[in-house]
Amino acid sequence: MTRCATVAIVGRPNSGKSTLLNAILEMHLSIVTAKPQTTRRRVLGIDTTGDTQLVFLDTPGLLKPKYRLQRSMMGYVEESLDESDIICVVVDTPKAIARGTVLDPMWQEELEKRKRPTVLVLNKMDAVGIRKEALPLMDEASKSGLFTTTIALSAKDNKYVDELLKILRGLAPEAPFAFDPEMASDQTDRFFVGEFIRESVFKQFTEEVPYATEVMITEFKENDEGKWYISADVIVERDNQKAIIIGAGGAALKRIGSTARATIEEYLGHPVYLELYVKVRRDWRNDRAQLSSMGY
Ligand SMILES: Nc1nc2c(ncn2[C@@H]2O[C@H](COP(=O)(O)OP(=O)(O)OP(=O)(O)O)[C@@H](O)[C@H]2O)c(=O)[nH]1
Ligand SMILES: [Mg+2]
Repeated sequence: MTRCATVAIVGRPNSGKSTLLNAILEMHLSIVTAKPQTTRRRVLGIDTTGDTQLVFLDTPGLLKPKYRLQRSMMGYVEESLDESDIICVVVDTPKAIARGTVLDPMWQEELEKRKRPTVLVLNKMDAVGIRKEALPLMDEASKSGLFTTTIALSAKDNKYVDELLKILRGLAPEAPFAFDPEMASDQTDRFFVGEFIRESVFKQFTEEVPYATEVMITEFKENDEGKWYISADVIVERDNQKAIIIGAGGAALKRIGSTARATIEEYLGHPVYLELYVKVRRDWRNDRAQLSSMGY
C-alpha cells in the first residue's frame, strides 16, 4: 500500500517556506528572495520517495491584507490549509528568540480551526548562535498542544530537512499517489518562467518597485532551430517605476533579462530567447478586473 499526503507550508513572510520547498525537492522551483511577500500564489511541489508521495503547497506569507492582491494571496493560504492533510508551520527562529515566543496569532487561529497533524519547523537554525537557545521555544510549542511535533533545521543549508521528511512520511495516510511519481509539479513551465522573471526584478530593486511589479508571459514557443522564444510583459503601476525598471539606456531591463534567462535555461534545460516589455497598468494591485486578468 502506498502513502500520500498534501502538506501545506505556511508561516509569516520571509520565514523560509519557499527555501524549504526547494531544499526538499533539491531544485529551484519556488522563487526565493531576501524580501518578504515574494510568493504570491500557491506553488505545488511533489516529492515521491519509495511508496510515499508528499504533495507540498508553498504559500504566500501570512499578513493582514492592505491591497486586493494581498487578499487574493491570503485566499491561496486558506485554500491550501483546507486542502491539506498535514500542516507545516515555518518560523524564523532568530526572530522568535528575539520576540521571546514562538507562538503567533497570525497562524494560531488557523491551526485551531483545522485540527490535523501539524509540524512546527524552527527554521534558520544556522543563524542561531547556540542550538540550545531554541529549547525554550520547543518547550513552549509542546505545551501549546498545537503541534504533533517540532523540528529545528536550516532550509538554506539543507540541514535536518531529511529528518522533517521522515516525520512527514510517518504522518502520511495510506492512499494512492495523487500524481505521476516522475512529476515535480503540476504547474506549467509558463508559470515558473513568469516567476523567475519576477524573482529577477525582486533581486535587483529595493523599495516599492518589486511589489508594484507583475509578470505576464505573452509568448512561449519553440522556433525552427529548437530554441525557445519567450516574450513577457513586465507590468508596473506608474510611469516612474517603468523608467526605473528600464534604467539608463535600458541597462536595468537588460540585467533583469540576463539574470532571469540563466534561471529559465537551467530550469527548462535548453537555451531560450527572452524578450521583455515594460507596461504600466495603473493601480493594478487594487483593481479587481486587472487582478482577475492576471489570474488572481
Ligand atoms: N540564514 C538562513 N536564511 C534562510 C533560511 N531559509 C531561508 N532563508 C532566507 O530567508 C529569506 C526568505 O526566504 P524565502 O524562502 O523566500 O521565505 P518565504 O517564507 O518563502 O517568504 P515569502 O514568500 O515572502 O512568504 C531569503 O533571503 C532566504 O535565503 C535558513 O535556513 N537560514
Ligand atoms: Mg515564498
